[in-house]
Amino acid sequence: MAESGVAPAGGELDEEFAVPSHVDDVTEQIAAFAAGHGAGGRRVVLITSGGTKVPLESRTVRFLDNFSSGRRGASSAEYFLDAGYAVVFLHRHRSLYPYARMYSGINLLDTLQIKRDCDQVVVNQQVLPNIAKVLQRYQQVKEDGLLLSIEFSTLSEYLHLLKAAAQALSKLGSQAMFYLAAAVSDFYIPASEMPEHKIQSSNGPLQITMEMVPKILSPLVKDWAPRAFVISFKLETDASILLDRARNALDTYSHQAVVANVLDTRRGYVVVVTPETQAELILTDEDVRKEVEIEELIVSNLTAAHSQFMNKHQS
Ligand code: 9Z3
Repeated sequence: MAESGVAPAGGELDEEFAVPSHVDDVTEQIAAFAAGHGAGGRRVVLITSGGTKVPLESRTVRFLDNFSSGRRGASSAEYFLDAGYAVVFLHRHRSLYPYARMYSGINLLDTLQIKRDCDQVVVNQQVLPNIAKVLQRYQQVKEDGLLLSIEFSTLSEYLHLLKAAAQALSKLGSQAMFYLAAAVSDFYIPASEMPEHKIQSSNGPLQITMEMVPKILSPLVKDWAPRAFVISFKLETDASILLDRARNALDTYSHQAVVANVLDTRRGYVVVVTPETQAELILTDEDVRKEVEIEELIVSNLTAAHSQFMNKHQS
């Protein structure tokens, strides 16, 4: 994916991308969440997850989307919670969600049974493996107020909500981590060039020109949350260019780490690249048999690096 593009100042973002009406409410929610947990000394991670939707018409019938399921973000959220973090989960509407992800693709009606001779509905635990344990953990996380869920669908919503979140979390200094796993579009059609109504197929084949999406990592690192621990993700389909692209991102944005992955092997192999180090994380056959997930290794690597970072830069 392209690395060039002009980073927007806050104002330019507002001009190019429609501001979601609830952005102030979300900012307040995140600020309150951060203040509550920050005061108790708990670290807070903002996870972005899932793909962005890019409309082709302002009264949108069609849009461009991408492959991301949100599994990386959702499973990572669980491991961060296990590691004692509070999590702001900024995710694509209807992408995978922590804990519930384990049962995605299961038809709810196939999991329930009606008890004979009465109106009671019971869960068939065979269809929902480990449901009692998973439900208990989920309810504990909710009760402790450790997971704040924020949704986006479009690229505009993603950009504005990330900016709002970054500014709200910046008060935590080095106690805040940004884990930017969402697959964000590199291209969009500016509002001024977008047709209002549905594009007519009677006009013949469709040709569109898309602009570069501004690289949000630049203002995030420089202006919005300059003391935070920031991790971006680099996705390629050609493994031979992956590490160069990851190093290039680190050089360009001067953040703390890039998690580099290739589309086809992303569930079993990633490289965590920092300015000084390069750690290959690989699931062995034994790990796969035991259902260990790569996100457990990624989160363990990054939480340790975050501790070192905090020691160095006391917030
Ligand atoms: C990733 O690389 C994530 O690991 C995946 C996870 C999206 C591959 P899934 O959601 O997949 O579990 O199905 N995220 C970042 C992808 C990306 O668009 N990165 C940009 C780039 O590579 C920079 S921020 O240029």
